Amino acid sequence: MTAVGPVTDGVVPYPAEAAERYRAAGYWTGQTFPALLDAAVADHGGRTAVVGTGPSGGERWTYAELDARARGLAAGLAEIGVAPGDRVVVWLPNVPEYLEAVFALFRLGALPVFALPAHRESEIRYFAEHAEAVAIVTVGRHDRFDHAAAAHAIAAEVPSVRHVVVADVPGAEPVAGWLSLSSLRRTPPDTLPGDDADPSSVAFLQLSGGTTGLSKLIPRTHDDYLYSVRASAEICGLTAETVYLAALPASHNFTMSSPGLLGVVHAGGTAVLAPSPDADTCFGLVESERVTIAAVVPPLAAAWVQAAGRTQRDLSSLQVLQVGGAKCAPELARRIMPALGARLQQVFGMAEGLVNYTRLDDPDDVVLNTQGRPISPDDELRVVDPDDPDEPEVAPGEVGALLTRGPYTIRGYYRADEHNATAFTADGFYRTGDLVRLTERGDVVVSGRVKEQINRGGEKIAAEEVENHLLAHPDVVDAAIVGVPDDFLGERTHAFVVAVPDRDPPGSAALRRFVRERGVAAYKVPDVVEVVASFPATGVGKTSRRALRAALAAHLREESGEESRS
Ligand code: AMP
Ligand code: DBH
Repeated sequence: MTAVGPVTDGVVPYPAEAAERYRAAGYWTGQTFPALLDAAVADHGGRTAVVGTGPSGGERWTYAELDARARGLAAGLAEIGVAPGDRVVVWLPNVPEYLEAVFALFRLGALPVFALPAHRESEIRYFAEHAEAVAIVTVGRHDRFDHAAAAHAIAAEVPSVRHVVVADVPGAEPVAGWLSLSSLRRTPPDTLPGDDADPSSVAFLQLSGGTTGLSKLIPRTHDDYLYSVRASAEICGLTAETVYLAALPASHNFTMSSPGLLGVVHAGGTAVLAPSPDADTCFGLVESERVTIAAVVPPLAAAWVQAAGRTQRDLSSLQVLQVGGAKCAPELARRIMPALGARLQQVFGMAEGLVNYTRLDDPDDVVLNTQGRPISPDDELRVVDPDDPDEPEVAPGEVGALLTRGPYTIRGYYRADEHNATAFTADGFYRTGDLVRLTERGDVVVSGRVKEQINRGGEKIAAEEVENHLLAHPDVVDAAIVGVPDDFLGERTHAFVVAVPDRDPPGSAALRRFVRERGVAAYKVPDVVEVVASFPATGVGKTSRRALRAALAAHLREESGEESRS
């Protein structure tokens, strides 16, 4: 077979000096994704790796079975021409075939591009185009949406995409233009090209929430990512007895690696894929599978806390509830342990790298009021003055913008030279866009954001991306979207639009429908659209989007203040 063709174009490598240091420190061990699965098969081959519901119903696979499926599918994918180094968009909900497909791609040395099930045509088309993907792996109808048909339409438009592979019911009638995943399963071969992948090469492309326009693609190497996975598994106490519930989408970086599904594979535990994050579904799985740890975003934690009061389910196996993706308010944090009988672990992470955890043996005060501390002793955190172009560090304990560099934080987004020039400092620190302060113990407290992003209950929305969708409407001349505080979601979205003069302006519902029909993830559709005559002046000089959004947010706050006073 051909050797793995590492993807290097458009990737900013770690400097040789840093790579050397991370190896010498024992962080980068040379382990690859295929080797991760090899180790699980060798040590835990007969143990249950994955439990879930796929297109054909309930599945329960051991590590040996998962590996055989992944190898067999890798052989089938190779047969249709998927080659080492090729990119493949993985657009799957939480079905067991997710792990089969992802490990098949790793075995092949092909690079998964991790899309979310909530993504729609506009996002998937962009990922496929930007990564020049050769295939899309998806499901048929799911969540009242025909993924396979959408993927097929994208394949017709994006020249690089040659195949749409659909996880289906084996033996079902194939649909024209799609390949059924089950039809690609072959006898598992002994060796596959990914087996000798270069550990310092890029293993997959993860997604960022995005700030300027569409999500950026994040190139993660075997070495850097697996270091974060192994260290996370240790911090979170995973063992072969662990039963991890994936309530959030499997492709979310939190679910995948903090310690997530891959941490479970490292430990030889069991991953339970929840088809839906709601309390009924998840509590049922906690009871039936004796789940020990689960990961959720704050609004979901709040919903689970509520539901715990009236559930008949036995949740006594649950030891740890991880909450991350958005700030967990201390009031919510305090209710978690009593309601669920599980230890809270706060997780502040990012797909670009840096992940912080409160430790399981931290005092309650730290667990309730901070977002924890970094994984690695070599994670470098700088808290700087965001308003000073020289970015001096603020005084200890003061709030500032967080910059970070370390053994699992990228040095640049994929094929994004222009954006990289501002997203990273000259000496390789990633500008997270988060406002934080560090406690005396070195724990991080997140207090806000300087980036042009709205965090809607853990789902990240780039203001500019949604504004561009609104601007595509023929009756809209300008659009700005801001985050509004929301008790449940943390933030919801409020769009302001300036309509073409002398015409009947479109209504809020029509504009929301317009955005949705452009094929974007539902969470990006503005919660409210307000048509205004003009935007407030943002001061002298060039109009700054940031100043404009700040002025609009202030205007909204004033209005709601007035309402509450009246
Ligand atoms: P992304 O870069 O799209 O992976 O999103 C990562 C971002 O999510 C971080 O930079 C934060 O803005 C936000 N985030 C993640 N976890 C937390 C948390 N526990 N508290 C506050 N913000 C968080
Ligand atoms: O929000 C995130 O991106 C996130 C949250 C928790 C993350 O990437 C992670 C843990 O690894």
